[in-house]
Amino acid sequence: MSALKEKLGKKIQEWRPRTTKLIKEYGDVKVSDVTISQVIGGARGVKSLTTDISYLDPYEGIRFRGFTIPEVMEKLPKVPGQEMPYVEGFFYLLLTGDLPTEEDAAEVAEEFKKREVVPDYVFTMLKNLPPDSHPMAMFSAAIVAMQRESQFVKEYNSGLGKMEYWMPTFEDGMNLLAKLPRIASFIYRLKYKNGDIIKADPKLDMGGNFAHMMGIDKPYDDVSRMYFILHSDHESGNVSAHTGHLVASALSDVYYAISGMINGLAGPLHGLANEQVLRWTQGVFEKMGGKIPTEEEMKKFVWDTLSGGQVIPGFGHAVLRKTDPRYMAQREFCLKHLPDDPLFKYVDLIYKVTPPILQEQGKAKNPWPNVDAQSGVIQWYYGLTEYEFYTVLFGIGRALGVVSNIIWDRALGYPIERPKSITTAMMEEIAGIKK
Ligand code: CMX
Repeated sequence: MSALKEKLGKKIQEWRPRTTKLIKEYGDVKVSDVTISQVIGGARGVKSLTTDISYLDPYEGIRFRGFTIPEVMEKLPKVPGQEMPYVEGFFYLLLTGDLPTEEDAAEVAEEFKKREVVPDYVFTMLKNLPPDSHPMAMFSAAIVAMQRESQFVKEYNSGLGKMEYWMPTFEDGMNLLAKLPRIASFIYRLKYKNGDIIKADPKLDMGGNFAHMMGIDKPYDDVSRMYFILHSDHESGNVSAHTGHLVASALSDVYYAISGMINGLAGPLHGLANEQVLRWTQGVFEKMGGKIPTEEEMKKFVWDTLSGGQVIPGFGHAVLRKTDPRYMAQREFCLKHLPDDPLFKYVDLIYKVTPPILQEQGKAKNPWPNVDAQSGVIQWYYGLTEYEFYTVLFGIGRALGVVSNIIWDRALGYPIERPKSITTAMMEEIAGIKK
């Protein structure tokens, strides 16, 4: 058994009595009331999910296992000679709640390496998809195609006890996470680089190997590490995390759940916003004949988009009520590595003009930028200009958090998810509307 699995097993044993006690002794204690606008409005703000992997405060932003983004970047062991931490060490933190040592991170990296070979039939299937398939559809299809590999399904079918569900789920999660960089870079090279595939380098960590297989030079390895970490988790109510949890709650295996997660992430109101930001900014760029707009011109573009009934991609959030710290982390990276890049200056101009306009318009509850407003700029700068691919990068990162959640869901025996629906007529009656 790997050291990580052994450690996780101990953590799970220690944790289980806390959940049992809450259900048995305090199960009737009220957590939240629900209003009609919340029932119609996508359950916004209803406290009806639980996760210990991360917590999102509306004003502070995300904490992963209690650590802010700057703390994570500072405290996690770094890849030797690099600015950014091991993604593998970060996964150790998400899963166990403890900061890894350098050896712990290296051990997880070794575990991933043992599992990174992707079955050939996945590549054959990807090659046979229509060439104009969206990379997110290709990514999702590749993941669900591997469902036949599930260890959980095999053990479940041979009568595995409920307390042990987490163990083959852990194996499936590790097997899948190890393969995602390989699959994603294959899709990229197949679609945009004439199928000129670059083989994995067994010496490299996850971020380093991904940059290598994408065919992009340093410091893209650090960019990848930063991306995967920043996009990993945002508590469990967002569409991708919630979809992953929901699908897995039916005891569907990790392959089904993560493919579902990717499908939710592919919506323009969620992960696809990073593609939309670039599409939108490039559109403005073209209209300006390649010149950076003045503040006044930029304001007009923002108003025109709003008047056309569209949202400003990369702005607003269902929970956050301030600038997303994931946006700030990427902005700091830009200020350090690409301060004079025209696209960065341009995105900075959008950052300056958009919040007051959204405030003036008075609809969006949060006028500030989210993670997606800044992420495409960095990719573009390092040569990844095919913005259709950006959400795949988000997907690799998000899988780290969702897999961690699913393993713990199984460990703590969370049941199948099944909220109750009511009809419009019932709500009218509750509201006292006379017919
Ligand atoms: N531009 C224009 N209008 C916006 C807006 C934006 N960026 N953000 C919110 N609004 C509008 C909503 O469309 C809604 O309008 P209607 O009342 O006409 O339906 C109104 O303001 C109230 O919405 P809200 O309560 O502030 O926001 P929601 O919780 O409903 O939605 C989100 C949150 C992120 C979907 C929304 O802010 C949005 O569409 N943003 C742009 C897309 C985006 O950047 N998504 C990525 C989010 C991060 C991620 O998941 O990756």
